[in-house]
Amino acid sequence: MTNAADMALSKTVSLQHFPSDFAWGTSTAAYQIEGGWDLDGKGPSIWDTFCHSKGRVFEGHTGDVACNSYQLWDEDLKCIQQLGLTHYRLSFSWPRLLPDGTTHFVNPKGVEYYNKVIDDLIANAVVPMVTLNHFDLPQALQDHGGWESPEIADIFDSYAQFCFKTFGDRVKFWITLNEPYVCAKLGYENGILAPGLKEPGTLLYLVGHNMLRAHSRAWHSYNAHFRGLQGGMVSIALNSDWAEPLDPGCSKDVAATQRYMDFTLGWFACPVFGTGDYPKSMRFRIEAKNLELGFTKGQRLPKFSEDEPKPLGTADFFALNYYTSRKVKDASSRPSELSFAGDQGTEAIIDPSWPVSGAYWLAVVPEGLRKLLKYIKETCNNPVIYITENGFSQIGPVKFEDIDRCQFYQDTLQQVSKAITDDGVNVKGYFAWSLLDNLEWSEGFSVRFGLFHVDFSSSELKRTIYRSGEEYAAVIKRYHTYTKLDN
Ligand code: GBH
Repeated sequence: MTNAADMALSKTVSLQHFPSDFAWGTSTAAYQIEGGWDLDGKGPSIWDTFCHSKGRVFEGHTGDVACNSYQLWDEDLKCIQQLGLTHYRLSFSWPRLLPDGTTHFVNPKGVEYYNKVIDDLIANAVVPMVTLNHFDLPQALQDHGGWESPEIADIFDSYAQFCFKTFGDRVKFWITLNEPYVCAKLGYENGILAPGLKEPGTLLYLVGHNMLRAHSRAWHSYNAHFRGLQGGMVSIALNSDWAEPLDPGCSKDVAATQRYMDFTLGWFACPVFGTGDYPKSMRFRIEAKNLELGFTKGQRLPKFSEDEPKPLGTADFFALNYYTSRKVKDASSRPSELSFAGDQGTEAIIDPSWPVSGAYWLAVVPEGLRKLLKYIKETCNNPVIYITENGFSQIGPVKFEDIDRCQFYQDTLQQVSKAITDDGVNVKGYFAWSLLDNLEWSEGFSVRFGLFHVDFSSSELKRTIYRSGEEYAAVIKRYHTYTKLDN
């Protein structure tokens, strides 16, 4: 530890306000860090396909090598040790374990890799949290319709059960899917992410629905067949912005803001934590748009069938990914083509007073996190919440003295602490995105979110801690000191 006493972050954050069993983690995702895209029997994922097609990703970057965590896991482990993490969230590459996505063939090398990762974490007293699928669907499944196909729910369930069986003796925190909102909207509405389809106003609802069905199946399987023996928890990671009306005195903006929250968080949170169905405003607006546009080709927003496991109650905790906030303006009377934005009837704006980090969409609004946490407490039945992602990006020349990112973490942790102590929100953990600089999806390696810098220009892919990493380590260390004294 470099001179912990001098670290501003560790001094400023009121650490006694974090519960003594608070989880301090970082998050990563397989495709963004692993590389080894075709090594040792791994099958391709839709992200391999996407990056290998021209013009999809910034300057043709791919995850073929990325941080090479597949071969450099020992280096990642050193980073984890250096931060003193209590928890580490990683994702499994589904096609590394099951090359064609199904359990007909298991890749033993993939099992061996994740066994080593999990065993090393546990040997170092780091609790693993595993996401079963973070965007990288096996290409073989995509070839059969992927998330558009109703069969995907059963196939995902088999994959999940395989993972529970193989790793569940040691893994007690499971996330089925990462950000169904992002996967559906960016993958099928505007095509920025794999599989890169642009079918506005239609496919995203179908895909989101099948993701919820898949998640529900897996949770019910865990509940029925594994929970008794393994005693773990299963959830789904939901991303959401926090939204406020552009003009708080304008009732149309206020209503539009509620719609924004409904179409972002509520789309997935309502079925799982709320009413068991999509938000009323979604049903209402989509129905009204169908009439207005004369859309008659069936349901755009599907119904949950009576004949299969229900989504309601299928999360043992709330896994929240929060990055940013928006001001919202009513746009409900604007004529529109069939689209998600048209259905929503909102316009989302970045307040000019908010600093923007090195990603065009990421306005820095730490107090939005506190408000969102309170909103989740109030609308989702006061769940246990783990903040499974939150972070700050750099672009351009690398700054190792990343003071702005230090400030960001300081302000954010202050807000989390207030949410716990002043608002009584049951936050049990915080996972910084990300352990390492990595492949930021369609932005390639140009956007850096790591607490460790990765030198992508050299084949060693050397990891070097940023100032923000040192400060995060100091926070964790100080926290542990307190618990030791408390005991
Ligand atoms: C997370 O998604 C991902 O889980 C993680 O893999 C990723 O690296 C991390 O964030 C950082 O981006 O183009 O205006 O539609 C974050 C949520 C929401 C961020 C959509 C990008 C694009 C906004 N994402 N957003 S827009």
